Amino acid sequence: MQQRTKWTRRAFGSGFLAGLGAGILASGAMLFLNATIGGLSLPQQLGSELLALMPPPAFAFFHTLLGANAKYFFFGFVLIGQCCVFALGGGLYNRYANPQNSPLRWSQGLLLALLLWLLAGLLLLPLTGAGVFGANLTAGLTGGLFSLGIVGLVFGIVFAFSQHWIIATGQVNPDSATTSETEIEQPARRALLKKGAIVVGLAVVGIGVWKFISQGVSSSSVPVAQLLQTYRNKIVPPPIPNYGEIVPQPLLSSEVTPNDQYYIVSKNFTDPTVNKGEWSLKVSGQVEQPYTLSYQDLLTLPMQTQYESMECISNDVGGSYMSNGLWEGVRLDYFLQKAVVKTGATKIVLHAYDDYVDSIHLSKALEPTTMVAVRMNNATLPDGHGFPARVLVPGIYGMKHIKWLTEIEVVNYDFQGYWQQRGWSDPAPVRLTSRIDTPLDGSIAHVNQPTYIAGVAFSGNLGISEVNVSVDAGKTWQIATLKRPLSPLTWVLWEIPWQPQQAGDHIIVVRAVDLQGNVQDPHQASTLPDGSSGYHSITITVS
Ligand SMILES: Nc1nc2c(c(=O)[nH]1)N[C@H]1C(S)=C(S)[C@@H](COP(=O)(O)O)O[C@H]1N2
Ligand SMILES: [Mo]
Repeated sequence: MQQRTKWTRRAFGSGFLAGLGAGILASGAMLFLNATIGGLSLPQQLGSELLALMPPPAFAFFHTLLGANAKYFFFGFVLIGQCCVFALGGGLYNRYANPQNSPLRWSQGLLLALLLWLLAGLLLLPLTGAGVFGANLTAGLTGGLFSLGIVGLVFGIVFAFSQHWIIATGQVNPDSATTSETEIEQPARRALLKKGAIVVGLAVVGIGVWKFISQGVSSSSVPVAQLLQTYRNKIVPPPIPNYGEIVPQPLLSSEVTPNDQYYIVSKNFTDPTVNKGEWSLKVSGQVEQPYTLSYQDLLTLPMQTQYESMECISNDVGGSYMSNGLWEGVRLDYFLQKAVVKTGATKIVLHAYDDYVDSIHLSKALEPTTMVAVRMNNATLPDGHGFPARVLVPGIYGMKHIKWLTEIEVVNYDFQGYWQQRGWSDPAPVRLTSRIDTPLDGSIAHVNQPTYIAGVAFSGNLGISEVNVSVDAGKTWQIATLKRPLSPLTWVLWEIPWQPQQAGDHIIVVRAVDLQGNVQDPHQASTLPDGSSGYHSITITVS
């Protein structure tokens, strides 16, 4: 009896180890297929589903802790989970199908792979709403069957091979009668668990400390009470913009962001590369004449160009997820007119190649500046920014600027998109914001030496009428010079000369006013659910 439990434990152990090794390789194969041929990636699919199920307070906690990196941590976490499932599958299989822990036949490895393949395709994927073998995803049913099939083959073969190898090296061999093995095994496993827990704990603490330090340095925030003393929420009539020359500063954002410096945000771990020959754009839903266009068709349509800045809704005050570009594309209204929208339609749902989805109101879709862009800064839209086509919706956050667009669907109900299902704002108007680019927070200036304070201000599509800068933590304010913007939809570069008179620490604060006279809100809000608010401030040591 004693001998039997020992064997089965060994059978579980060697199966678990073999499953773990094979699982890591198979997961690698999965990621490789996903990156190269758009194969199905379970961690991404399950990860986004788990994120959706996560209660909003938990989501908000991870989002504040990890910021925009949250998706990578979460993805890594699910990936490790997947390897554990492979390992557990291996352990249980060996424990019950091969309790004597003899070398497995190849067919047995493949049988286990088949079981896991069916589990993923018929149970896990349908549960996430992706359909049988991910039939509802962009990869489609054949894509899902095929890519998971290859992953299964890799797993099955490596699993059988590793199990042989583990037995051959005698580590968990029933014949190597090291008497105290059972006694050793338990504490060893416990020690392993303990080490694992320590690693995870350290990682969490490390991230927390790093977050604390980086925020401690970058946000020397001024108490709101102090800011409110000089605050009116609306200026009537709105100020007349103080346009003028801006003296170039090395650290000031370039007015148009070059494509290779334009911020990139997506939900994906690996972004798609779309083949323009296979791509098509569908116009569907509540329309009289649904139709489909090829990339070639799209390029022949009437184009317009416009400068527009974009900002991510997860951009912190003073953050870098904000850029400006020159876009060329077709009015969204053009597609809707051609398809003839039925009466009763209220929203446009925008579908993407990476299974991202969001919606905008019909009235927003009909605005003359809402468009489907194919070019960015005089170049073909780069892959990372949504090649072959992306949506631009001035006035609302980047979230609604759908990249890798595949379908424009007209609906007559209140659709909620990918991020809205996770608690983010649906109308998502850009909140008035301003940022100090130069000098850098924590840098040093010198008494009586002239320098410049400069940065950007952005309101979405409401323009900027005034930027105020304070060098005394919000007690007194000066009016900055504005560079006349390239369009009503872009950020505005601002600048002010500064010649510090006194040594010591100086807190510099900035705030903006839009063309309607609305003043930037000094109350601090974090990004979830409506985008951040508050004033950007930095500390400069004058010596
Ligand atoms: N298909 C797709 N479109 C998307 C996203 C995405 O994950 N998938 N992310 C959105 C978000 S949150 C932002 S802020 C912008 C960023 O666009 P950019 O990377 O071109 O700056 O794309 C939006 N469009
Ligand atoms: Mo975003």
